Amino acid sequence: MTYRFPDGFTWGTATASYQVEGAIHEDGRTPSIWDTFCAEPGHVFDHSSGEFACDQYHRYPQDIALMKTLGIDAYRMSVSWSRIIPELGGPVNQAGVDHYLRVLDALRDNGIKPVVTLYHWDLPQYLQDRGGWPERDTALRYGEYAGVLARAFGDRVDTWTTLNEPWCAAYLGYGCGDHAPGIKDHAQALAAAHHLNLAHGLGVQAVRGELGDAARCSVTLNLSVTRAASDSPQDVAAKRRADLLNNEVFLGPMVEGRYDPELFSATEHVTDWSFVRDGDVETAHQPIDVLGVNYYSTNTVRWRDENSVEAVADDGPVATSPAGLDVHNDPIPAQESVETLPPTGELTAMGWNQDPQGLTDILVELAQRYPELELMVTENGSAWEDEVTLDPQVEGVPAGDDGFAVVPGKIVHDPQRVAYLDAHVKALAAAIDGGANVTGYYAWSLLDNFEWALGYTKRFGIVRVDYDTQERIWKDSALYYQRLVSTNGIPEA
Ligand code: GCO
Repeated sequence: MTYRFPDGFTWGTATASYQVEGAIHEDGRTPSIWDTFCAEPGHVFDHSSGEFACDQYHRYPQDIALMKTLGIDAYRMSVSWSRIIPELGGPVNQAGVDHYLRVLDALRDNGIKPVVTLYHWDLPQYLQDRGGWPERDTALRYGEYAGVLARAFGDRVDTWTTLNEPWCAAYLGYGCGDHAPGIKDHAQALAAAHHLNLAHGLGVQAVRGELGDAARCSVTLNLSVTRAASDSPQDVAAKRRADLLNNEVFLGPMVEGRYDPELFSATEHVTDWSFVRDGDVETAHQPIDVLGVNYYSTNTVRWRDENSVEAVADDGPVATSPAGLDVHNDPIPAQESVETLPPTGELTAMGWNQDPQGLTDILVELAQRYPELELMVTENGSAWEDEVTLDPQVEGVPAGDDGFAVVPGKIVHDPQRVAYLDAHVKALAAAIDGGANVTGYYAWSLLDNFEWALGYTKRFGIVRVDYDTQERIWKDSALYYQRLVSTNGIPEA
């Protein structure tokens, strides 16, 4: 044993509704922007959708049996808004509520804490039909939805997470159009970012309004770790510009109750920010109990000569864009002078670099900026090309009359995912030693699942999903994680 985590440290796994549930037509659910986006040609690499995904809508009892075998303390999941409120202004859909009540109760019965994300990108299509996140009304509707969930779920939820990665919802959804609803308009992207900030505040207010101040509230951000290519003033300025648009745009209102004035000046050619109304920033700035950080990789930037600005248009797909699709504009506004260097070292199947030090750095930096704030790593993981090996020695996880939660006789040997996980768990330990109050870690993901614009072509699971049979198959990384969780310490390699 090389390291023990603090007593009571929470080990979990994470998923999101549209990525795992399937059952998109069931129990009164209406389409989300992802159903619409997937149905339009050219958006999703393998032309797939979340129609079936991992079928967790039906298989949650088996998946919870799997989680119990893994020994995890918590499951981070999200709720599909259009299952709960299928029509604009419409009544609450009790069948949708009942589904999640069954899931939450099953988790509790198995001693697994539910960490519930209210919004993980699957906006009801009826709200996009009225303009989506660039419209203020969407934030107001989100507040109502949050209140509905708080009333319905009550104390079954351990931690309420208002939003997952508003960066992606705003910039990939409205900036470069890589994600639903596929809009390419930087002014809309910034309006969306603001209304997501507002929605976060309204969501916390709604949850606490229903459940009292003791309700544990959070938000999950994918804070970018951007390094300057050199310490020249230009390259440092490029990093500053990236940080403003990636991180400060969300941390400022949500955690500090302000927008940095430099954000407005840097983006004045994009928008006048007139969508920010008096009191919005105060609303966004609700006390939170814990900040969720999603971490995968880092970026290095340098200042781009203004004369070569046209190069932006031909810069190739951003990291999350499927190669070969027609997506070439920068998702993030006001990056004309910021050039991201190609990643180096052994890249994951996403083309992302591996930089565990970045996880330590961001957690320690947050702890220094916000000493009072509790932190949790709400996602961390990696995609690789996995292969199944037949091995009669491998034991499955029986699930009573329902067959197997994990099938016997098959396994994926995924040394690269194990190494990534091990290196990042060590980086997490270093952050805790460096003074960061991190209380939990959630591996992305429990299962291989629908990886957005990349469809089913990228596998992030610590457990494999055979999409033809819906079998769950062990990977070595799951067995590594099981040992980590059971000892609350880093297993010997
Ligand atoms: C994310 C998402 C996940 C992705 C994962 C891998 O928050 O970006 O929460 O849905 O699948 O990050 O790209």
